[in-house]
Amino acid sequence: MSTVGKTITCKAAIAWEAGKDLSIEDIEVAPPKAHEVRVQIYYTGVCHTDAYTLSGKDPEGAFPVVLGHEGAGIVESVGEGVTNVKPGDHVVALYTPECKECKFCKSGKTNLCGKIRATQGKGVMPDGTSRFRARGKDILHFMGTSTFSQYTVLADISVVAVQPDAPMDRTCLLGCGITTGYGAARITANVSEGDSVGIFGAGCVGLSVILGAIANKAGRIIVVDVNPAKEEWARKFGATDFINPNDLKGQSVVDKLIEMTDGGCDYTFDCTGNVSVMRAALEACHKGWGESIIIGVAAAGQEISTRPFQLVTGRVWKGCAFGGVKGRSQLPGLVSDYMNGNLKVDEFITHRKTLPQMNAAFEVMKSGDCIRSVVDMRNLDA
Ligand code: NAD
Ligand code: AHE
Ligand code: ZN
Repeated sequence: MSTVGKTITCKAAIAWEAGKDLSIEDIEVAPPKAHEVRVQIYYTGVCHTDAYTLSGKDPEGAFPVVLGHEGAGIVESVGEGVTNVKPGDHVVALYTPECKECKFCKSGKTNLCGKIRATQGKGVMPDGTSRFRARGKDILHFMGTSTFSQYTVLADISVVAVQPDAPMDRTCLLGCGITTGYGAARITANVSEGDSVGIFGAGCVGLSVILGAIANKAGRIIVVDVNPAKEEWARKFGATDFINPNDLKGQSVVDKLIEMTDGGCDYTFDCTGNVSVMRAALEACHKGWGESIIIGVAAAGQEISTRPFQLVTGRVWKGCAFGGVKGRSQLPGLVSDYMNGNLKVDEFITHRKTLPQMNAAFEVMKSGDCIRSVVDMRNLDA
């Protein structure tokens, strides 16, 4: 029986309150309105930003909400006026949409799209309402994606169709972590051949910065992590050097990097979210031209600081969301790169979970041995 135009009742992991476990329960998902798309989510990754929002520390976080922003699935139905995807298309959810019409999209200078950012930040669809209801209450959307529900509704500009033969348990990870690091190296920094690169933090994001740096033919790729187990990960992904700041016997990590690179790195990346690390990453850049890219999401209320002299003497501090990647224009290319064997994805998956095991996926993220969990949203085994 067709579900088109009808409310679908399915399972979702709902965050009712900050700091509490998600609750796996029934949710009603209304049909898509004009310029909206309803997607059956097959697989979702779990990102630290989901955990950050669940902790209640995100200034934009509001509850009750369906979290999740690293999802892949199949279009179930589309609202009036949708032309970019159709039922049956295999898609990846885009928390950074691309309308191709707004000042941001037309600037050619950024991947940030302004069209629906205000409503997305408030947890509602562009018309100001929610498509989710549970226990008789409206439930908020998250990052325009809400991939922790078996069905979700997104703005059409927040969805991109990808080749149908690409496995969705892998393409979901291109919805955030891998694309973010890879794009940060290739697009935001635009690392050049032979450049020295310092990467702080070897999680999913830092490891994908390594891949982007290699694709752009970087020279030395130095990874810094306080977890000694990350040395093996970093080297497996192609890092040339690894530093554990705790092994430096009094020397600062900044001085170590400056010593190793004859004056400092051409590019550094913060992939930790720690503001002290962000400062070290900037100060480990080469005088005159070194650029440091902030990717990590810092805890609420945290601020970055450095001596202005660091910038006066030519270092550049910048940052990016989703690696500077324009989702609708560029994500299908990354999927092809993966399918052609030119971009690692499988290697990031350390854990697999079912929807009822969603809280366990959050738990394992706290351990040092999780790079990414992929949650099978159709599997209801506890
Ligand atoms: P992760 O926790 O898996 O990896 C972080 C790594 O940093 C870990 O290996 C940890 O050991 C290391 N680390 C922690 N403190 C350190 C220190 N003082 N010095 C050196 N290393 C240290 O996280 P992830 O999934 O790779 O994400 C990294 C950050 O990026 C998070 O803050 C996440 O929220 C953020 N993020 C941002 C975007 C974006 O678009 N800007 C997208 C995805 C994730
Ligand atoms: N809402 C938070 C900031 C969280 C944040 O920085 N989100 C990143 C994506 S992290 C993905 O894992 C992002 O896209 N930022 C750009 C944007 O427009 O949200 C806050 O501090 O208010
Ligand atoms: Zn994320």
